[in-house]
Amino acid sequence: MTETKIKTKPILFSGVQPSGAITIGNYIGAIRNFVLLKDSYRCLFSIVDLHALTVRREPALLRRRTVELAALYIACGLDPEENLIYCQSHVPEHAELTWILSCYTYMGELSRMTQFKAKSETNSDNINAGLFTYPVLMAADILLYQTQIVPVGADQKQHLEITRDIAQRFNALYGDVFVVPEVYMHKETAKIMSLSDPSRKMSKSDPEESYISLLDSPDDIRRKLKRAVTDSDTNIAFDPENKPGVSNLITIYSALSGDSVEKTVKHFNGKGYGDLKKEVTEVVIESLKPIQDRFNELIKDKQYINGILKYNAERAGSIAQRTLRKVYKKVGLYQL
Ligand code: AQP
Repeated sequence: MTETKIKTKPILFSGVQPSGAITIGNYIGAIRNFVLLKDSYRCLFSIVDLHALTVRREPALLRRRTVELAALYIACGLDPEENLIYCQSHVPEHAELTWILSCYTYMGELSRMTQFKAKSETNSDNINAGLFTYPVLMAADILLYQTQIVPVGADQKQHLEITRDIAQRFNALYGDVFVVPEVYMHKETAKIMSLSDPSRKMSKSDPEESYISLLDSPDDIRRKLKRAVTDSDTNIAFDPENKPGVSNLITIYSALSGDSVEKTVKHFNGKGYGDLKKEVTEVVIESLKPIQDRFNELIKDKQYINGILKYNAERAGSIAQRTLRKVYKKVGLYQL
Protein backbone atom coordinates (compact mmCIF):
# COMPACT_ATOMS: atom_id res chain seq x y z
CA MET A 1 0.00 0.00 0.00
CA THR A 2 1.31 3.45 -0.87
CA GLU A 3 1.93 6.10 1.78
CA THR A 4 -0.62 8.41 0.04
CA LYS A 5 -3.35 5.78 0.40
CA ILE A 6 -2.54 5.25 4.08
CA LYS A 7 -2.72 8.95 4.78
CA THR A 8 -6.20 9.33 3.31
CA LYS A 9 -7.68 6.70 5.61
CA PRO A 10 -9.37 7.80 8.83
CA ILE A 11 -7.57 6.83 12.01
CA LEU A 12 -8.64 4.04 14.34
CA PHE A 13 -7.13 3.54 17.79
CA SER A 14 -7.83 0.88 20.36
CA GLY A 15 -5.97 -0.99 23.06
CA VAL A 16 -6.05 -4.02 25.31
CA GLN A 17 -4.39 -4.26 28.72
CA PRO A 18 -1.88 -7.08 29.27
CA SER A 19 -3.56 -7.53 32.64
CA GLY A 20 -4.39 -11.21 32.39
CA ALA A 21 -5.20 -13.99 29.97
CA ILE A 22 -7.05 -12.42 27.04
CA THR A 23 -10.65 -13.67 27.19
CA ILE A 24 -13.27 -14.46 24.59
CA GLY A 25 -14.99 -11.34 25.97
CA ASN A 26 -12.03 -9.19 24.87
CA TYR A 27 -12.01 -11.06 21.57
CA ILE A 28 -15.71 -10.95 20.72
CA GLY A 29 -16.26 -7.44 22.10
CA ALA A 30 -13.13 -5.80 20.73
CA ILE A 31 -10.32 -7.67 18.95
CA ARG A 32 -12.61 -9.31 16.39
CA ASN A 33 -13.90 -5.88 15.44
CA PHE A 34 -10.31 -4.65 15.07
CA VAL A 35 -9.83 -7.38 12.46
CA LEU A 36 -13.05 -6.45 10.65
CA LEU A 37 -12.08 -2.77 10.49
CA LYS A 38 -8.35 -3.05 9.95
CA ASP A 39 -8.35 -2.50 6.19
CA SER A 40 -10.71 0.47 6.16
CA TYR A 41 -8.74 2.59 8.63
CA ARG A 42 -5.21 3.52 9.47
CA CYS A 43 -5.04 1.47 12.66
CA LEU A 44 -3.13 1.70 15.89
CA PHE A 45 -3.54 -1.26 18.23
CA SER A 46 -1.79 -0.61 21.48
CA ILE A 47 -0.82 -2.98 24.25
CA VAL A 48 -1.77 -0.59 27.01
CA ASP A 49 0.73 -1.68 29.64
CA LEU A 50 0.67 1.63 31.56
CA HIS A 51 -3.04 1.09 32.19
CA ALA A 52 -2.26 -2.33 33.63
CA LEU A 53 -0.20 -0.74 36.44
CA THR A 54 -3.29 0.60 38.20
CA VAL A 55 -3.50 -2.83 39.84
CA ARG A 56 -0.42 -4.47 41.44
CA ARG A 57 1.25 -6.82 38.97
CA GLU A 58 3.99 -9.37 39.18
CA PRO A 59 6.62 -7.64 36.95
CA ALA A 60 7.84 -10.77 35.13
CA LEU A 61 4.26 -11.82 34.42
CA LEU A 62 3.35 -8.38 33.10
CA ARG A 63 6.31 -8.55 30.70
CA ARG A 64 5.32 -12.03 29.55
CA ARG A 65 1.70 -11.03 29.04
CA THR A 66 2.82 -8.04 26.99
CA VAL A 67 4.74 -10.17 24.48
CA GLU A 68 1.91 -12.71 24.43
CA LEU A 69 -0.63 -10.00 23.65
CA ALA A 70 1.47 -8.78 20.72
CA ALA A 71 1.55 -12.36 19.38
CA LEU A 72 -2.18 -12.75 20.02
CA TYR A 73 -3.03 -9.57 18.13
CA ILE A 74 -1.27 -11.02 15.09
CA ALA A 75 -2.65 -14.53 15.65
CA CYS A 76 -6.19 -13.08 15.71
CA GLY A 77 -5.60 -11.58 12.26
CA LEU A 78 -4.11 -8.11 12.71
CA ASP A 79 -1.40 -7.17 10.26
CA PRO A 80 1.84 -6.00 11.93
CA GLU A 81 3.02 -4.35 8.69
CA GLU A 82 -0.08 -2.27 8.03
CA ASN A 83 -1.42 -1.93 11.58
CA LEU A 84 0.65 -0.20 14.23
CA ILE A 85 0.90 -2.84 16.95
CA TYR A 86 2.96 -1.35 19.75
CA CYS A 87 3.41 -1.00 23.48
CA GLN A 88 1.97 2.11 25.12
CA SER A 89 5.00 2.59 27.41
CA HIS A 90 7.31 2.64 24.36
CA VAL A 91 5.73 5.89 23.19
CA PRO A 92 6.33 8.38 26.04
CA GLU A 93 3.95 10.93 24.49
CA HIS A 94 1.03 8.95 26.00
CA ALA A 95 2.20 9.81 29.52
CA GLU A 96 3.17 13.38 28.56
CA LEU A 97 -0.22 14.22 27.06
CA THR A 98 -1.90 12.63 30.09
CA TRP A 99 -0.41 15.28 32.35
CA ILE A 100 -1.67 18.12 30.16
CA LEU A 101 -5.14 16.60 29.83
CA SER A 102 -5.36 15.94 33.56
CA CYS A 103 -5.26 19.71 33.99
CA TYR A 104 -8.38 19.91 31.82
CA THR A 105 -10.32 17.11 33.54
CA TYR A 106 -12.45 17.57 36.63
CA MET A 107 -12.38 15.47 39.80
CA GLY A 108 -16.20 15.38 39.71
CA GLU A 109 -16.36 13.79 36.27
CA LEU A 110 -13.68 11.23 37.15
CA SER A 111 -15.52 10.25 40.33
CA ARG A 112 -18.59 9.35 38.26
CA MET A 113 -16.74 6.64 36.33
CA THR A 114 -18.33 3.26 37.03
CA GLN A 115 -15.08 1.37 36.35
CA PHE A 116 -13.33 3.40 39.06
CA LYS A 117 -16.10 2.58 41.51
CA ALA A 118 -16.06 -1.13 40.59
CA LYS A 119 -12.25 -1.43 40.71
CA SER A 120 -12.10 0.46 44.00
CA GLU A 121 -14.35 -2.23 45.46
CA THR A 122 -12.27 -5.13 44.14
CA ASN A 123 -8.95 -3.43 45.04
CA SER A 124 -9.97 -1.76 48.29
CA ASP A 125 -6.42 -2.04 49.67
CA ASN A 126 -4.95 -0.14 46.72
CA ILE A 127 -7.23 2.68 45.55
CA ASN A 128 -4.41 4.64 43.93
CA ALA A 129 -4.48 7.91 41.98
CA GLY A 130 -3.75 6.00 38.75
CA LEU A 131 -6.98 4.07 39.13
CA PHE A 132 -8.78 7.40 39.44
CA THR A 133 -7.05 9.10 36.49
CA TYR A 134 -7.14 6.03 34.23
CA PRO A 135 -9.70 7.70 31.88
CA VAL A 136 -7.31 10.64 31.33
CA LEU A 137 -4.59 8.27 30.15
CA MET A 138 -7.15 6.65 27.90
CA ALA A 139 -8.17 10.05 26.52
CA ALA A 140 -4.50 10.79 25.81
CA ASP A 141 -4.08 7.41 24.04
CA ILE A 142 -6.92 8.27 21.71
CA LEU A 143 -6.47 12.02 21.18
CA LEU A 144 -2.73 11.73 20.55
CA TYR A 145 -3.40 10.17 17.14
CA GLN A 146 -6.31 12.37 15.99
CA THR A 147 -8.40 9.21 16.17
CA GLN A 148 -11.76 9.16 14.41
CA ILE A 149 -13.02 5.81 15.61
CA VAL A 150 -12.47 3.68 18.71
CA PRO A 151 -13.79 0.11 18.71
CA VAL A 152 -14.41 -1.00 22.30
CA GLY A 153 -16.71 -3.15 24.42
CA ALA A 154 -19.60 -1.65 26.40
CA ASP A 155 -17.54 -1.26 29.61
CA GLN A 156 -15.37 1.38 27.93
CA LYS A 157 -18.23 3.51 26.54
CA GLN A 158 -18.21 5.87 29.53
CA HIS A 159 -14.45 6.42 29.10
CA LEU A 160 -15.05 7.30 25.47
CA GLU A 161 -17.64 9.85 26.51
CA ILE A 162 -15.24 11.57 28.89
CA THR A 163 -12.58 11.52 26.14
CA ARG A 164 -15.00 13.36 23.87
CA ASP A 165 -15.80 15.87 26.64
CA ILE A 166 -12.10 16.56 27.27
CA ALA A 167 -11.43 16.99 23.53
CA GLN A 168 -14.36 19.37 23.11
CA ARG A 169 -13.35 21.36 26.21
CA PHE A 170 -9.79 21.71 24.95
CA ASN A 171 -10.90 22.60 21.41
CA ALA A 172 -13.27 25.25 22.77
CA LEU A 173 -10.30 26.94 24.45
CA TYR A 174 -7.59 26.54 21.82
CA GLY A 175 -9.25 25.89 18.44
CA ASP A 176 -9.52 22.55 16.65
CA VAL A 177 -6.57 20.77 18.21
CA PHE A 178 -8.14 17.32 18.61
CA VAL A 179 -10.42 15.24 16.46
CA VAL A 180 -13.44 14.29 18.58
CA PRO A 181 -13.59 10.48 18.32
CA GLU A 182 -16.61 8.26 17.77
CA VAL A 183 -17.18 4.97 19.54
CA TYR A 184 -17.63 1.77 17.49
CA MET A 185 -19.52 -1.05 19.13
CA HIS A 186 -21.66 -4.02 18.13
CA LYS A 187 -24.59 -3.81 20.51
CA GLU A 188 -25.25 -7.57 20.54
CA THR A 189 -21.69 -8.56 21.44
CA ALA A 190 -20.44 -5.53 23.39
CA LYS A 191 -20.78 -7.25 26.77
CA ILE A 192 -19.97 -10.92 27.14
CA MET A 193 -20.88 -12.04 30.64
CA SER A 194 -19.00 -14.07 33.25
CA LEU A 195 -19.59 -17.84 33.08
CA SER A 196 -19.83 -18.20 36.84
CA ASP A 197 -21.87 -15.04 37.51
CA PRO A 198 -23.72 -13.95 34.36
CA SER A 199 -24.89 -10.75 36.04
CA ARG A 200 -21.28 -9.47 35.74
CA LYS A 201 -19.20 -8.92 32.65
CA MET A 202 -16.50 -11.46 31.78
CA SER A 203 -13.14 -10.06 32.96
CA LYS A 204 -9.60 -11.32 32.59
CA SER A 205 -8.78 -10.39 36.19
CA ASP A 206 -11.66 -12.43 37.67
CA PRO A 207 -11.25 -16.04 38.85
CA GLU A 208 -10.27 -18.45 36.08
CA GLU A 209 -13.52 -20.42 36.02
CA SER A 210 -15.44 -17.28 35.09
CA TYR A 211 -13.83 -16.77 31.68
CA ILE A 212 -12.49 -18.61 28.66
CA SER A 213 -9.06 -17.48 27.64
CA LEU A 214 -8.06 -17.45 23.98
CA LEU A 215 -5.29 -19.87 24.93
CA ASP A 216 -7.37 -22.33 26.98
CA SER A 217 -7.02 -26.00 26.03
CA PRO A 218 -10.09 -27.86 24.68
CA ASP A 219 -10.33 -29.66 28.04
CA ASP A 220 -10.37 -26.38 29.96
CA ILE A 221 -13.02 -24.98 27.62
CA ARG A 222 -15.17 -28.11 28.04
CA ARG A 223 -14.87 -27.97 31.83
CA LYS A 224 -15.61 -24.26 32.12
CA LEU A 225 -18.62 -24.34 29.81
CA LYS A 226 -20.00 -27.46 31.49
CA ARG A 227 -19.98 -25.54 34.78
CA ALA A 228 -21.32 -22.29 33.29
CA VAL A 229 -24.21 -20.97 35.36
CA THR A 230 -27.61 -21.14 33.62
CA ASP A 231 -30.98 -21.27 35.46
CA SER A 232 -33.52 -23.73 36.80
CA ASP A 233 -35.72 -23.47 33.71
CA THR A 234 -35.24 -25.75 30.67
CA ASN A 235 -36.29 -23.45 27.86
CA ILE A 236 -33.56 -22.05 25.58
CA ALA A 237 -34.59 -18.43 25.00
CA PHE A 238 -32.75 -15.14 24.51
CA ASP A 239 -33.76 -12.99 27.47
CA PRO A 240 -30.67 -11.28 28.99
CA GLU A 241 -32.63 -9.85 31.89
CA ASN A 242 -34.37 -13.00 33.13
CA LYS A 243 -32.08 -15.67 31.65
CA PRO A 244 -28.61 -14.03 31.65
CA GLY A 245 -26.58 -17.28 31.66
CA VAL A 246 -28.42 -18.93 28.78
CA SER A 247 -28.55 -15.66 26.82
CA ASN A 248 -24.80 -15.27 27.26
CA LEU A 249 -24.19 -18.74 25.83
CA ILE A 250 -26.50 -17.91 22.91
CA THR A 251 -24.55 -14.68 22.30
CA ILE A 252 -21.20 -16.51 22.34
CA TYR A 253 -22.52 -19.17 19.96
CA SER A 254 -24.02 -16.57 17.65
CA ALA A 255 -20.88 -14.39 17.63
CA LEU A 256 -18.54 -17.26 16.87
CA SER A 257 -20.72 -19.23 14.46
CA GLY A 258 -21.78 -16.14 12.51
CA ASP A 259 -25.47 -17.08 12.87
CA SER A 260 -27.83 -14.39 14.13
CA VAL A 261 -29.27 -14.66 17.65
CA GLU A 262 -32.67 -15.39 16.10
CA LYS A 263 -31.29 -18.23 13.98
CA THR A 264 -29.37 -19.58 16.98
CA VAL A 265 -32.49 -19.65 19.15
CA LYS A 266 -34.37 -21.46 16.36
CA HIS A 267 -31.50 -23.92 16.01
CA PHE A 268 -31.78 -24.84 19.70
CA ASN A 269 -35.56 -25.04 19.70
CA GLY A 270 -36.63 -28.21 21.54
CA LYS A 271 -33.08 -28.96 22.73
CA GLY A 272 -31.82 -28.85 26.33
CA TYR A 273 -29.14 -26.85 28.17
CA GLY A 274 -26.77 -29.82 27.83
CA ASP A 275 -27.01 -29.58 24.02
CA LEU A 276 -26.54 -25.81 24.15
CA LYS A 277 -23.37 -26.13 26.25
CA LYS A 278 -22.04 -28.94 24.05
CA GLU A 279 -22.50 -26.96 20.83
CA VAL A 280 -21.14 -23.74 22.33
CA THR A 281 -18.09 -25.75 23.43
CA GLU A 282 -17.58 -27.08 19.90
CA VAL A 283 -17.86 -23.66 18.27
CA VAL A 284 -15.48 -22.08 20.83
CA ILE A 285 -12.84 -24.82 20.42
CA GLU A 286 -13.12 -24.64 16.64
CA SER A 287 -12.86 -20.83 16.54
CA LEU A 288 -9.87 -20.69 18.87
CA LYS A 289 -7.88 -23.48 17.20
CA PRO A 290 -6.45 -21.41 14.30
CA ILE A 291 -5.65 -18.54 16.70
CA GLN A 292 -3.85 -20.90 19.08
CA ASP A 293 -1.92 -22.62 16.26
CA ARG A 294 -0.68 -19.28 14.91
CA PHE A 295 0.06 -17.99 18.42
CA ASN A 296 2.16 -21.06 19.23
CA GLU A 297 4.29 -20.43 16.14
CA LEU A 298 4.68 -16.70 16.75
CA ILE A 299 5.56 -16.90 20.41
CA LYS A 300 8.64 -19.00 19.62
CA ASP A 301 10.14 -16.05 17.76
CA LYS A 302 10.53 -13.31 20.35
CA GLN A 303 12.99 -11.47 18.14
CA TYR A 304 10.32 -11.12 15.46
CA ILE A 305 7.79 -9.82 17.99
CA ASN A 306 10.31 -7.37 19.44
CA GLY A 307 11.15 -6.14 15.93
CA ILE A 308 7.47 -5.40 15.26
CA LEU A 309 7.01 -3.62 18.57
CA LYS A 310 10.08 -1.47 18.02
CA TYR A 311 9.28 -0.54 14.41
CA ASN A 312 5.66 0.28 15.19
CA ALA A 313 6.46 2.28 18.35
CA GLU A 314 8.68 4.49 16.20
CA ARG A 315 5.90 4.98 13.65
CA ALA A 316 3.34 5.69 16.39
CA GLY A 317 5.78 8.04 18.14
CA SER A 318 6.22 10.22 15.09
CA ILE A 319 2.44 10.75 14.78
CA ALA A 320 2.14 11.32 18.53
CA GLN A 321 4.90 13.92 18.56
CA ARG A 322 3.06 16.08 16.03
CA THR A 323 -0.02 16.29 18.27
CA LEU A 324 1.97 16.78 21.46
CA ARG A 325 4.01 19.65 19.97
CA LYS A 326 0.82 21.35 18.88
CA VAL A 327 -0.70 20.92 22.34
CA TYR A 328 2.41 22.26 24.11
CA LYS A 329 2.38 25.29 21.85
CA LYS A 330 -1.34 25.94 22.32
CA VAL A 331 -1.22 25.83 26.12
CA GLY A 332 1.76 28.19 26.19
CA LEU A 333 4.73 25.96 26.99
CA TYR A 334 7.89 27.68 25.77
CA GLN A 335 9.30 25.84 22.73
CA LEU A 336 12.93 25.93 21.58
N1 AQP B 1 -16.78 -9.02 28.77
C1 AQP B 1 -16.51 -8.25 27.72
N2 AQP B 1 -17.34 -8.26 26.67
C2 AQP B 1 -17.08 -7.47 25.59
N3 AQP B 1 -15.99 -6.68 25.49
C3 AQP B 1 -15.14 -6.68 26.52
N4 AQP B 1 -13.99 -6.02 26.75
C4 AQP B 1 -13.52 -6.34 27.98
N5 AQP B 1 -14.32 -7.22 28.56
C5 AQP B 1 -15.35 -7.45 27.69
C6 AQP B 1 -13.36 -5.11 25.81
O1 AQP B 1 -12.05 -5.60 25.55
C7 AQP B 1 -11.20 -4.50 25.26
C8 AQP B 1 -9.94 -4.61 26.06
O2 AQP B 1 -10.23 -4.48 27.44
P1 AQP B 1 -9.13 -3.93 28.41
O3 AQP B 1 -8.00 -4.87 28.43
O4 AQP B 1 -8.80 -2.53 28.01
O5 AQP B 1 -9.72 -3.85 29.84
P2 AQP B 1 -11.15 -4.07 30.41
O6 AQP B 1 -12.16 -3.39 29.56
O7 AQP B 1 -11.13 -3.69 31.84
O8 AQP B 1 -11.28 -5.65 30.21
P3 AQP B 1 -11.12 -6.80 31.29
O9 AQP B 1 -11.04 -8.08 30.55
O10 AQP B 1 -12.22 -6.65 32.29
O11 AQP B 1 -9.71 -6.48 31.96
P4 AQP B 1 -9.36 -6.26 33.49
O12 AQP B 1 -9.90 -7.45 34.19
O13 AQP B 1 -7.88 -6.16 33.53
O14 AQP B 1 -10.02 -4.99 33.92
C9 AQP B 1 -11.99 -3.24 25.58
O15 AQP B 1 -12.46 -2.68 24.36
C10 AQP B 1 -13.13 -3.73 26.41
O16 AQP B 1 -14.28 -2.93 26.30
